[in-house]
Amino acid sequence: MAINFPDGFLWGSATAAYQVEGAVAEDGRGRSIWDTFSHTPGKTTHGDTGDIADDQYHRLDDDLDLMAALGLKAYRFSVAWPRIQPDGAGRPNQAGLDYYKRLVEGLHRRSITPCLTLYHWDLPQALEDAGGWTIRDTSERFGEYAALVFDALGDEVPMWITLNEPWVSAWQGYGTGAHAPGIADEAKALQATHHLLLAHGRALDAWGSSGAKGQIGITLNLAPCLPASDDPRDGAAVQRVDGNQNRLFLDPIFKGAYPEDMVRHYQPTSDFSFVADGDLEAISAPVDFLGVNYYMRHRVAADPNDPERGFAILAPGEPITAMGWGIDPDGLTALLVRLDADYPKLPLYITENGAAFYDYVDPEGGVDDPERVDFLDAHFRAAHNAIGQGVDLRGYFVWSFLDNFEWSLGYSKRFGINFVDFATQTRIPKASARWYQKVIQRNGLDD
Ligand code: IFM
Repeated sequence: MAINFPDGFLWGSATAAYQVEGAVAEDGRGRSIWDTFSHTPGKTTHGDTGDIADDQYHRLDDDLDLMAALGLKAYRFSVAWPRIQPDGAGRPNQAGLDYYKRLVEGLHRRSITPCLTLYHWDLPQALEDAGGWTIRDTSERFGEYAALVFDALGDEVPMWITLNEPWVSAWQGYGTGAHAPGIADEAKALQATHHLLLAHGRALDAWGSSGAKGQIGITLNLAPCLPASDDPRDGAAVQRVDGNQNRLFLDPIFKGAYPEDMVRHYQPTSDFSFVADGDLEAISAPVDFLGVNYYMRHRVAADPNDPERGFAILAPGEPITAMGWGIDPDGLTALLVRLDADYPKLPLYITENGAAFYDYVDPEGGVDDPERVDFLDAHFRAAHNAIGQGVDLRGYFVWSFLDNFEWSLGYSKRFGINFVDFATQTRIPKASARWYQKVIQRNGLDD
C-alpha cells in the first residue's frame, strides 16, 4: 500500500562523534573513555579503535555534500565532550567549538536541519578517573559543559538531545563492562543510571538559563518486551526486563519517580541513597520531545535458576540482522503506541533505527543491500501505522549515515546507508541510500 507521511516530517540520518570523526589527538581534543577502552587489548573486535574512524573531521565538506545529494532534511550528530573540555572541566577549547560551528553552518548552507546530541558515550577520561558516572560531580560537570555548548551554538541549532541511550552508558559501561569504561558492578550501574539522569536534569537547568532557541529532549533506547509463554513466571520476568530497560529511565523523566518494583528489585544491591532532595524534580523538568532509538523487541523467560530476580532474553527467531538482532517492525508500532498511552503526550522522534548487514562492493563498484531496504520499508510502515493510531511522531533518523566504528564490535558491523571503504575512506551510496532519497522526495512509500 502507498503511504504518505505528515507534511514537514523530518527525514534524517544519524552518526555519533567517536564513531565517525577520527582526529582523536587534534586541535586540543582530550582523551575519552572510548580512547582508553578501545586501546585496551581484548576490548574490541580486531583491536579496532576510533582513531581514524570515518575521518569525518577532515572530510566534513564532502560528507555534507553527500547528505545534500541524498536530500536529507536533518542530520543528527554528537559533540565530543573532550573536544570542548579536554579534561571535562573549565574553559572551552575554541578549536573544538569551531569544528561544530563549521558543521552546523555547513548543514544550514545545505538546508539540512542540525540535530545535536550533547553526549553519545565519550566521557572525558579525566572525569572517569575521578569516578565517572558513579559520582554526582560528573552530573554537575555535564551541566557546565552543556552550558558552554548552548552558549556557542544555541542560536544555530533547532534540535538538541541531552543524552543518547543512558541505559547503554550505565548498564553496558558499568553493569556488564562490554562498553567503556568496562566495569561490571550492578551497584555502580544503578549509580550511573541516576547520575546520567541527573546530568540530563542539569543540562535542562542550563538550557533554561541560556536563552537558547530551539527544542530539547533526550534519546532513550527502548525495547518492548513479550513473555515467552503464558506462564506467570515469564510474565514477572518481562516486568523486570521492561523495568530495567524502559521504565527505569522513562518513569523518572516523565513521572518524577523511580518505578517501585525496580527499587524493590534492586534492594539487595542498592538502597537508592544516591537520590538527593530535588534530583527527581530536576530530572523530570519538561522536555519538548522524546527521542526513541528502536532496534528490537525482547522475548523474555523466567530464569529457573533465579526465579525471583533472574530472566533470560531468548535468541530471536529468523529473520535477524548481522548483529543477531531480530527484525520486528511491529515492535516499533507497539512501542510508540505504548509510550503514547503510558506517558504524557508529547512529540516523538525516531532518533535511530537501522540495521547491520553483510554488505560488500560488487564487481561493478556498487553496493546492493536489499535487506536494508526491506528493513527500513517495514519500519517506516510500522511508524506510519503508529501515526495512524494517534501517535505524534515528527521525524525519523536512519542509523547510520555511514558505516562506522560499532563500539566493541569495531568495524566488523556495517550499519550505514553509505558504504565506507576504511582503507581509502571512499564513500559509496548503497542501494538503500538511493531508495531513501526517493522516500524523502516523495514523503512516503509507494506500493
Ligand atoms: O551504533 C550504535 C549507536 O551508537 C547507538 N545506538 C545503537 C547503534 C547500533 O548498535
